Amino acid sequence: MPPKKQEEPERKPLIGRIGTNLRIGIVGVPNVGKSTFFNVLTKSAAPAENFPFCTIDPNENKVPVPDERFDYLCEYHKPASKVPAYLNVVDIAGLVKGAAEGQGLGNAFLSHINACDAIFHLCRAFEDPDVTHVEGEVDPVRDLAIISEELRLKDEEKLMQYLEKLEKVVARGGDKKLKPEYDSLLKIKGILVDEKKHLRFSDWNAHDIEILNKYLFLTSKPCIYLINLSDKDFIRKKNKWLPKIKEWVDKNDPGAVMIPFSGAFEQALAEKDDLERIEYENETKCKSQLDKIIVTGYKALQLEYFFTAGADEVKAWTIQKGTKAPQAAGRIHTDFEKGFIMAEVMHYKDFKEEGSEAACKAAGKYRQQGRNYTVEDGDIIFFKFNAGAGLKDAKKK
Ligand SMILES: Nc1nc2c(ncn2[C@@H]2O[C@H](COP(=O)(O)OP(=O)(O)OP(=O)(O)O)[C@@H](O)[C@H]2O)c(=O)[nH]1
Ligand SMILES: [Mg+2]
Repeated sequence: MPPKKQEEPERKPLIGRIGTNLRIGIVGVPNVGKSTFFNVLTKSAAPAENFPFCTIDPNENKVPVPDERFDYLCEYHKPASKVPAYLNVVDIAGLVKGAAEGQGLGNAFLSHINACDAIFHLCRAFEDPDVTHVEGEVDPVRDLAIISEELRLKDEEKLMQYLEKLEKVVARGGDKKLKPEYDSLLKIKGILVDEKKHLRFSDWNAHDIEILNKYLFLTSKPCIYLINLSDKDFIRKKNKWLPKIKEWVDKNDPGAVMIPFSGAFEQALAEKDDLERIEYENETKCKSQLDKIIVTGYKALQLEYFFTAGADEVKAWTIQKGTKAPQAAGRIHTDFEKGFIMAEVMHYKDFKEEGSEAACKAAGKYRQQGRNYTVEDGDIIFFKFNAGAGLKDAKKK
């Protein structure tokens, strides 16, 4: 049976770098628990001490993306090798007011953010007289505003440099091809400079997105707000700053996700064994927020994955949203893309419901898809490709 042709809905291009090896950076003012959070999230041992600018060079590590579908496939196949998807996380130095003008090694630190594709904006809402705060009092709303403004200012500086150069060319009636780019940059200026807003949420058309992706502004990167509470406040689900932070996010970054958590609580959990952990979670009626943070971070990078699953390996293959079947095959091997014939696809949900590949086939839920098929998150795929000599199976047995 030849692969079926499918009508594809038009997709808006994504804002951000193209690639599957994307990174999310932890950003915030100094000494608010970024490295502590990084360590507990990625099981690392980066220095996290009670003084500002403890972190200078970025620390990077990866953390498996928790997924019950992956766990189910592993349970089902009992494979020799299990490879989940990973989120790459970077712990960045603290930013201070004036960073955009070079304060506190600001420019170097901002360039570390530039190398990331999304941001965990971590702010401190825990009181602890022993932990110094660079601004004196604990005030997460002030801190959010400081970081947010530094990022915006850095973008403004970059944008104005480009605009100035382009302006001269366009004014001279120079290269006509540059006019649409100039117009998009003016639109970007309207949001960034006139409205003083970040660029991530706005009514961009496909061409604007092309330009945003050419310049990769800091404030067009997806941002997730992580609010670091004391363990006491996290457990009682109350903190005086939360309503004010929510109000700030809704006003300044409407649409952004905000996740309250507690570095201290997570650290306490991490030091327990499995049984103690469950006991502690039951006793406090609170769960670790790390899984939620990882999954939200991964999604913010606009990444997803398909599975290959068999007796020797269950593996999650990271792709960008909207990837077509041949390019998805190319993640496994370039030959798979070059000689792509078809993708045999089961949706995870169907596989689980039917209980086996054979049952999926019998129910007509094992589908042969062609080059135009857009891979869906969680698809279980078996690629067929032509490696010159003939039909070869790409499935790992
Ligand atoms: N009470 C409390 N203290 C914390 C928490 N997280 C971190 N700390 C303490 O705060 C201090 C700074 O922690 P770091 O994780 O190094 O902070 P940072 O944001 O990485 O700091 P810089 O790299 O200097 O910007 C350390 O003494 C930590 O033990 C927390 O959730 N609760
Ligand atoms: Mg640090």
